[in-house]
Amino acid sequence: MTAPYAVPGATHVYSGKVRDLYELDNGSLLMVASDRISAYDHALDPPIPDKGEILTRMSLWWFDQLRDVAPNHVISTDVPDVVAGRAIEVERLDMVQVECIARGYLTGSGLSDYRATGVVSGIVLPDGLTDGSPLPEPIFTPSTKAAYGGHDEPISYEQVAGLVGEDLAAQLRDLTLEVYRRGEAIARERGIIVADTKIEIGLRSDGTLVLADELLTPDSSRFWPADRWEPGHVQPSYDKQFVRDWLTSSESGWDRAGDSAPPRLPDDVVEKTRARYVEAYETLTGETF
Ligand code: Q0Q
Repeated sequence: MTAPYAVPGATHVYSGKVRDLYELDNGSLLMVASDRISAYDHALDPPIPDKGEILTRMSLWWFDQLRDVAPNHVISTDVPDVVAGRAIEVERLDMVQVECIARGYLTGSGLSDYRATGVVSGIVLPDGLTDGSPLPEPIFTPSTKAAYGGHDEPISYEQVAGLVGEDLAAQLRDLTLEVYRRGEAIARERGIIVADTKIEIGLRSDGTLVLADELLTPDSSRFWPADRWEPGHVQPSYDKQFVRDWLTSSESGWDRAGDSAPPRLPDDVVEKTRARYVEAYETLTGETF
């Protein structure tokens, strides 16, 4: 994949829909958050101004909030000017090849699996749950790491143990659930429901588990405004609702079920979406962006 842009002293390694990874000359990595936004599995245009910086600051805040739970991969925020504010120099880790997901609420693919079988990632759930229902307790619902553009596939805890061994599987589960519990509680106090989250865990050579990637952002988690939470239908997204509403409106002319790329977002949708990222950051951290 071609580099989105050159970064002095860094070699492009990987690009996802909204983030890019570079290797620095000193051997560590540079994790860069772009302003790109994705919805319905499409990277959209135009970028949302400051989104990369806002979510980078949010990850840094969460790494600090959860520093007693586990170490993290942050080395420095002293990064090249071209990515100032939206990149972090990070420790190179041996990344666990499992998407570590915790859910406190039932929605999305978990709801689909529940409706089909009553089971999510091998865990039997009680009857009578609906879209947005809180779960009796948070559950670990790991998935495989899909290739770029593919979809992660849910796997059971037993399958994770088969992949990485029982001891590491138990550590991954326990760490993922603890990060989720702590993050959900902190966010809920501030009026934001974190319905679920995906964390990336890496290993140091001594076997230490380290929190990597981004942490508890609206890109790695479902953020719902707590004051609009109402089980029984799709919950409004804290950050992406303006985008979703416009894309699925007659005004956009886009057919979500078709093959065409989504149209360019109008300026007012971009501005309102930026404001939601700023609001999420300021509400969580108490800091002014
Ligand atoms: C690593 N990624 C994800 C990614 C593009 C993140 C490899 N500390 C690390 C990290 C991290 N974070 C990774 N590898 C070794 N050590 C993370 C997919 C891709 C931007 C950010 N891939």
